[in-house]
Amino acid sequence: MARKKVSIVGAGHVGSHAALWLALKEISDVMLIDIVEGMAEGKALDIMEAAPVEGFDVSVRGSSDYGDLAASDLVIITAGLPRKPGMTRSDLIGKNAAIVKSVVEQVVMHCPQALLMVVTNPLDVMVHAAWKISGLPPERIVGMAGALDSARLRAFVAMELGVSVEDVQAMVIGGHGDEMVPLRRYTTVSGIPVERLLSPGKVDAVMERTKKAGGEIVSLLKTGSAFYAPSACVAEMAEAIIRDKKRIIPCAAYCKGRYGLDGVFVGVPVRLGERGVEEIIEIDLDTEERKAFDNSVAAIKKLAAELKF
Ligand code: TXD
Repeated sequence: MARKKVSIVGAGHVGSHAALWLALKEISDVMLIDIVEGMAEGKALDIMEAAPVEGFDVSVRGSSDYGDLAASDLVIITAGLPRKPGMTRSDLIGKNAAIVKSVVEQVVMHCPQALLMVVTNPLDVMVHAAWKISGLPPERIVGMAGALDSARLRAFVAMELGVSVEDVQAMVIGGHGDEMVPLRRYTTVSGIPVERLLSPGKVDAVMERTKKAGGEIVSLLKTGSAFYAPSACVAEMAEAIIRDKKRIIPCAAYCKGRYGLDGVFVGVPVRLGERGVEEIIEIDLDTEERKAFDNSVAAIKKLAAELKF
């Protein structure tokens, strides 16, 4: 069987590391595309030169020609500016919207059959914009953020308890912004609710750290934002799609009628497979969780209004 093709537009920190994870795990062939002449080619070649050492047999190529998107099964958009210290994700909206627009137009032209994963910030609004521009059915477009926010929460719980991350499950829903909603009731360690293992104060602290985890890294790095964990999550979602794994992962998905919403992309648990968002899973939210989720949706809508799509 021919290998699937995943294209990544934006060969910066997140894009190039996602290419590396995909290659290491032999998930698909990879096409890296960037507007900076030579950059994607250089990084792709560098990854191919690691192949003999790590023993992966997929092909990773780079290009600055959008025509090389042809025949992609999945296109991942990581093109756009990252945050610098003092910036919120929302500050990126104008420049990144223009970049996402130009990229989506190329995707539609060269591989209209591909599924689309958006990574560029401000995430939820960029997915919505990409969907509008692409004209794709909403289940074929998804945003990566909840996977990352949940991974961060899992890492913090494991660090706090001194247990294996393998045993920690967590769920962060809502938008990928300060109003994200880490769900303590759905955070468990081998099935044990985290609230049974950590004091209420510690649980609060872990949830708060999760909400600010992106900013914590931005202020340490000073020149850009996180990329190791984000790219690992991109690869996790790409694997779910390419290998039709039917993983349940929180993703920015189009909610119309679901969660009582009227047509907005927001982070919710999704069954992810070869058809994209195969199902949106509605979990029970208590009054406080629902309030926080509604607040997060309101923040996305406010930001989306700036784009007027
Ligand atoms: O959880 C999440 N969704 C995120 C999102 C986690 C981490 C990073 N997140 C966002 O991804 C971040 O806020 C940015 O908006 C994007 C990309 O972050 P990255 O850290 O990879 O930024 P870089 O290293 O600056 O890379 C961006 C690349 C760079 O090489 C540009 O030349 C390229 O994008 N770029 C383009 N490529 C192709 N086509 C066009 N038009 C283009 N414009 C810029």
